[in-house]
Amino acid sequence: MKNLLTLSLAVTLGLGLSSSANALVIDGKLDDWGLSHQWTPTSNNDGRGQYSYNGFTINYTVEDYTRGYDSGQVNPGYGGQAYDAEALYLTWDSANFYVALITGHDPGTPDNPSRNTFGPGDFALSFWNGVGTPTYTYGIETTGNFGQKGGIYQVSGWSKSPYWGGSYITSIAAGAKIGTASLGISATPVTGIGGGPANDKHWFYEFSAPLSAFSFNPGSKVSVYWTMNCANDMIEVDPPVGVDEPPVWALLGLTLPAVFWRRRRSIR
Ligand SMILES: [Ca+2]
Ligand SMILES: [Ca+2]
Ligand SMILES: [Ca+2]
Repeated sequence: MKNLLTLSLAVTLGLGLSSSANALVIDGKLDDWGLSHQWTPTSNNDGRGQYSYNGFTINYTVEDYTRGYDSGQVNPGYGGQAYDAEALYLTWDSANFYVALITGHDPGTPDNPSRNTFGPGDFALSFWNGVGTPTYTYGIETTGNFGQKGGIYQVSGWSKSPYWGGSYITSIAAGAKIGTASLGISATPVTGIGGGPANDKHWFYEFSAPLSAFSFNPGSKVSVYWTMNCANDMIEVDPPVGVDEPPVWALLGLTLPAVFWRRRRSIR
């Protein structure tokens, strides 16, 4: 009886959301984002925009360094594929934010500045009005070096890269835990994605975080940012639309036209 009730509830909910999204599975695999060997299901190019997949409208930034492991400049720093922040994806439904990252940076890279090796940074989130540059007041801990791996933090202090005039935030240095995200990181690298050499390695990060963990005004824009602890390369996704609860376009199964907007580099 209980199982029957669960089933009928699931069917009812399923029907209610029939034109909306299927769940994204937080497993460190990005097939549920429509990504296999290209940066979007239909393009392999750098840029910013949106695509629709799996019932979601997915906002993305792609910035792929394609010269392999040659220590070249990934901007602003160097390191080639091993320090390439390649693509960042953001979507949401009425309950959760979903973020995916693709990077050439091995999540197991030791953090030892004296040996010139730098570990992964944390995800930074900002809710803002879209004017000027976002201030990142929330973080998702990726390593457990500060607090709990997968923890959602109200951040009161960020570590910054020792380079680039200390301009770029990297990892959570101070803050209060306000929730828990579901975080998945690929255990082994994937090859054959993007426009670089076929043996380039790529790692996937994926998380979901409940909208209810964050405090923001209806219609706020949300930006997500990630880099490694040297900030040799960074990536930010910055959708042009505000966060609505629930997103009307998702419920109606509508697709927003692709919109490209200016690239923002200065992160404070
Ligand atoms: Ca997945
Ligand atoms: Ca690359
Ligand atoms: Ca890059």
